[in-house]
Amino acid sequence: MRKSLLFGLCLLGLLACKRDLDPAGPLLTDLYGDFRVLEPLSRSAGQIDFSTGQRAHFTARVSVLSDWEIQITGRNSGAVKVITGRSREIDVTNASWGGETTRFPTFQTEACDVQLTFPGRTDTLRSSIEVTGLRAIDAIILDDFETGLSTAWTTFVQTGADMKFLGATTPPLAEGLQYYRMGGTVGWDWLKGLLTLNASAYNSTTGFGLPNNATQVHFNGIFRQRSDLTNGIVLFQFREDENGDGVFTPATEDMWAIEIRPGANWKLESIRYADLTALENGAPTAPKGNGVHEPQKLLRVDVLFLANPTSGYSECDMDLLAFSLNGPVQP
Ligand SMILES: [Ca+2]
Ligand SMILES: [Ca+2]
Ligand SMILES: [Ca+2]
Repeated sequence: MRKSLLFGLCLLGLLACKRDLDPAGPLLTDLYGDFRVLEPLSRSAGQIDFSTGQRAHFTARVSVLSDWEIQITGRNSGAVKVITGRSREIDVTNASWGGETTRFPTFQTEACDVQLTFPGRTDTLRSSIEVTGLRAIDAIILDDFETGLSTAWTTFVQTGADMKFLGATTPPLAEGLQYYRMGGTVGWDWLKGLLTLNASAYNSTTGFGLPNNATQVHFNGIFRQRSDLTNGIVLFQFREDENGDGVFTPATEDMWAIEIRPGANWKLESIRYADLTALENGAPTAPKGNGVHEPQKLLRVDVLFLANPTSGYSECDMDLLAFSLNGPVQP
């Protein structure tokens, strides 16, 4: 009995020693101190105009090192932005917001509720902030579908049943107030419909004004599929005019592609131009041109809506088709 007590005391002494000798270890106050809110949740301003590039930030202070989560919820849109961290101080360095969305839809000009919680604790701190101007999305936007389909596109829709190639406003929304819906039943072909955007029709600029660094360029879109369906495929094709004659020659020039198979919830997909592959019937194949990714030579973008002809009705929604530089688009 005495022996084990002695051993226990020694062990405690060793642990204490070790703790004192380890300057990188946690502070005792962080491990054993009482959790208290020292400063309530506050915001840098009651109103924020993101259109001018302003950012908002939130502040609070607690007594011990804590995991925390700030959730900003748009009262009208239901948009949600989540900021998480682990600290005693919440401030401009770890709780800044430029108007981006974590869970779609995007924010509108609206009042937002702000809530600060600490996982594993019951404390909930509340504040609010009003968005008076929307963030400008930094990207070459091919279409945000806010006025339906831009007239720069040319369209082909198969003859079939329940064909839907149209702008839609029914919630759930993604970016803004309108997205684009593609749907239909075509029993004899995978292809339900096709949208084509030529650089000449878009902005009359070679390669949509993209730089030649394919690792810098990202292609983005937000997608979902009707929740009771899984058969829809959205295929993007990117045709390069390598010799600059204004024409795409399939036998000798590169066509890159990516297939999106959307899930039931809106999700941002983003891929580097350098990571696009040549596809044949959905499988990677050797590119037909020089094999070099050359966004500055991009001649046109095609959106093909596909589904197995034996699988019946298919329906997918998309929004915010855009090229961004140096990273995914931040809606
Ligand atoms: Ca939109
Ligand atoms: Ca050519
Ligand atoms: Ca090429």
